[in-house]
Amino acid sequence: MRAGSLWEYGWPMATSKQMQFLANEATALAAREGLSAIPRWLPAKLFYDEVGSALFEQITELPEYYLTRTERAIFESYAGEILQAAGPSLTLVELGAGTASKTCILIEELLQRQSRGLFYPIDVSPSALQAAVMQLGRQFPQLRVNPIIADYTGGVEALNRISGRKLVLYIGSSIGNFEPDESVRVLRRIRRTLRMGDALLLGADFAKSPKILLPAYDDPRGVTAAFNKNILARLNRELDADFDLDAFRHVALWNKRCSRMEMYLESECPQQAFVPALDMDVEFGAGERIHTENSYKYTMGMIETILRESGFKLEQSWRDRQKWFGVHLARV
Ligand code: AVJ
Repeated sequence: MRAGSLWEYGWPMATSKQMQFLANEATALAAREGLSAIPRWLPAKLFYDEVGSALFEQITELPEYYLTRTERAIFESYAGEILQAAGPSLTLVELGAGTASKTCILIEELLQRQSRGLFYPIDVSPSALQAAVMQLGRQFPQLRVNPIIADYTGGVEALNRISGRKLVLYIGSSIGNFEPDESVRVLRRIRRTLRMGDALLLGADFAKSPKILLPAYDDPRGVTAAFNKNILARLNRELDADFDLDAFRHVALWNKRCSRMEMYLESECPQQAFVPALDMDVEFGAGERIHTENSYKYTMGMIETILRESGFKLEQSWRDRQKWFGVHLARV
């Protein structure tokens, strides 16, 4: 990794003590509102610290979690068509890149069409970005990788500063964590950073039978349960809280009316936790739940609607044979 490149868009690097403090402040801010609300909730972005990002990587390799391998298969079948449709001389940008493990398929195709490439992976997790930089650097010597540590807000901000014709990747059904109205706002903000000729590639999971969906969010090995519980483990680590992880149960439900998977942590008994950094006592009755995630599952109509409402024109879609997952190319 090029020294300093991780910090290209940031402030001068803080000491690790200061970094810890900054991280904890952000975590405290993110947790405060939902822990004081009834019903209780926590924002899904809190999943992705170093432990959570690693657990998510494990989820993507589970046989039950069809999303990642299905989207990868779509890229493997259609990378040529996708890049052809996106246009010549592209700079790739990926929002919520994580370790960018599927993106290498598109990069490989890109580098067959142009001798050099530029890739900006954007993610909140420095450890995931570091893995991406290492892997891609090894695999593609003609590729320049400029990682950006940022959440969606900061990431969209960074899009404005990238010159050249952009293909913005917003894949992996990350959009699914947003409420429909929020997702329109997010897409609209992305659209405003695009210039003529730029494009968005949106990967989104399709609505399907709960027989397929439920095991994808509640695997028998308990990796998803561990991923879900890590949100409380993180509050214990960063905010010095004392949540008893064994006293919460992972719950995944299909909400057909809202077309979304929902994840909860359900208190198995009456209990209380103290969060020193928030100076807050949190009480739970037996069976009381903390809502930790929504993952929206789309119909083609929903995709058309959110893209239209955010000012995009849907140009082309690719899907797998079973219609489990879709990848959509859109322009301003
Ligand atoms: C990364 C938001 C796409 O919703 O499927 C995986 C996160 N949650 N298992 C998803 C997740 C439970 C994932 N996204």
